[in-house]
Amino acid sequence: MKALLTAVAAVVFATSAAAGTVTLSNYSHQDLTGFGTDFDDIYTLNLGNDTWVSGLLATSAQLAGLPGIDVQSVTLRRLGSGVNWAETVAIDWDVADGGIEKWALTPVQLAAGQWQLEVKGVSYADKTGNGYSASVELPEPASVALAALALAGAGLASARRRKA
Ligand SMILES: [Ca+2]
Repeated sequence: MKALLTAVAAVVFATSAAAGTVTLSNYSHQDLTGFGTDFDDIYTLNLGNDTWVSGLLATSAQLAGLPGIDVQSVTLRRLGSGVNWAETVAIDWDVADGGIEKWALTPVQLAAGQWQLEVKGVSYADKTGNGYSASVELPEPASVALAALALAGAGLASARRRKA
């Protein structure tokens, strides 16, 4: 149970009526293979009204050193339509095994409804504490509910413990 709680706590989700910024992060990604481990994080964003949205994401390490996280795509998606974030600071992972990446979503108007924010990439970190944090700016914060939809690793661990 401890592992599950740790993984869930690593994803910070916010439901806020007071602030126009929603923050999310995941520092639980780790690579135990030495060859890189894929990750695919999905968050749900409920928009009550059509609204302008922008965002910033940066990789970081909670301990000293550069993060070993290669983010490969950041996408907001709803009913087949998708908006891709742009990688504004990139690392050449063939050359370096650590570095800070930055991604940005330039202001875009999104239709009301449930959107999914998907962060995909590869972890090269042999220790925990490497990941990313993102902020999403919304002018109408009262309409927002953000929750982590999928934590595949934590879910599997939980299922195994229930059977045991
Ligand atoms: Ca990248």
